[in-house]
Amino acid sequence: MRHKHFFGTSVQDALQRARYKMGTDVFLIETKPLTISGSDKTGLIQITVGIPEAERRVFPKNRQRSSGSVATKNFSEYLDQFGKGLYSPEINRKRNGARRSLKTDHQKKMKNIHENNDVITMLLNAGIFPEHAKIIQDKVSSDSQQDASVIDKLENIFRSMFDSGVSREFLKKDSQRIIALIGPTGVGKTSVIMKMAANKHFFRDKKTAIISADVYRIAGAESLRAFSDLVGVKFLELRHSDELPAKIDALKEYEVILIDTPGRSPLFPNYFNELQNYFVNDPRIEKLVVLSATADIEDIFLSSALYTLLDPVGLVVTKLDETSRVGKLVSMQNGIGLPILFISDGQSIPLDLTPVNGYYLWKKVSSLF
Ligand SMILES: Nc1nc2c(ncn2[C@@H]2O[C@H](COP(=O)(O)OP(=O)(O)OP(=O)(O)O)[C@@H](O)[C@H]2O)c(=O)[nH]1
Ligand SMILES: [Mg+2]
Repeated sequence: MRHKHFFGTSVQDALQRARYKMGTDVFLIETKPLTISGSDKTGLIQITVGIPEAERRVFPKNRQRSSGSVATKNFSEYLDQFGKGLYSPEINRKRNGARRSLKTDHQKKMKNIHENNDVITMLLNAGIFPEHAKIIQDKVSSDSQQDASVIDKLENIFRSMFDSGVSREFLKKDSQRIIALIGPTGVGKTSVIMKMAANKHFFRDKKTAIISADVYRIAGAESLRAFSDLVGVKFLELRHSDELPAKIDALKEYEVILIDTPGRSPLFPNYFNELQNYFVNDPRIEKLVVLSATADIEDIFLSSALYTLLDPVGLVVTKLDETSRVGKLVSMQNGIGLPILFISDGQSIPLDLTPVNGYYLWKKVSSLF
């Protein structure tokens, strides 16, 4: 059984949201008033629900088109994706009608977000941590622009929070770049390297080499080797961390060196020391922490506390396409205290890696409202 928190203006409201997202089989475990920093009264209720494992499903049984966001968005996408040219005119008419009514529902909802309580409830349900939702709510309240709606203000806040200028700065530097991707297992480190090496907006037009330090797993580096052959990028494999300085030396004429690190649990004994050995003697190596948006935010904080000891320059957040709580990115950036530089929104190589973009993230978050 899994546990999950939901928020609402009453227990009933929060439970309705929980049922909508997780299905009708969730059951109530705990209810309490939501406080921020232990004292501030928010007037909101936090509930904890249990979700039986066997009943977990990607799309809850009771999805109602009109009742919310995730279903709305995915359903529209399905309509778009599967409808064209496949069905009879009759079905196509129904499809278009359904899409129109979904759009109107969503627009109505967005218009109704005007009170502070609405704002904070929406932000919490989009996956933003209470402390950070409160900061945004305060910014909305103190924004004195007369003609701007709450939605406009929220959009501006997202735009200023996620500044793609920082990502562009990162990509623009002229000196030789040595970039290591670090992070928990399976988050997409190797995929990020492939996307960076194959995309002309990243390093496709530079003389690039890839070093794999994935030394623990049988054939751990093979996919990266095959990829490098395919795109014509130099590929080297380490057998031990001691070999890294010599390999980097041998790549002097390369403009960009991308280092893939082994996937291991950050809590594995001695893992930190092993990882540190790769980087300790070379301050030129820029570390990027890769994190998956599908992970629980507290687990993300736990593991990134370790990675931040290695002085990374920023975050790459992957698997945006697999979460219904994109707001989590606000808490990742604020909680960890590092800028999100790049986001990955799918498995497609190289297209699905892009510099962070506040407008894009706002659109994703607001489509959940
Ligand atoms: N849906 C989705 N899948 C992704 C994304 N990025 C990576 N993946 C998938 O996640 C899986 C793991 O990706 P890897 O790149 O192997 O992850 P890793 O961090 O290198 O894994 P380890 O080396 O085992 O720690 C693969 O199936 C990828 O295609 C993304 O943005 N969205
Ligand atoms: Mg890997």
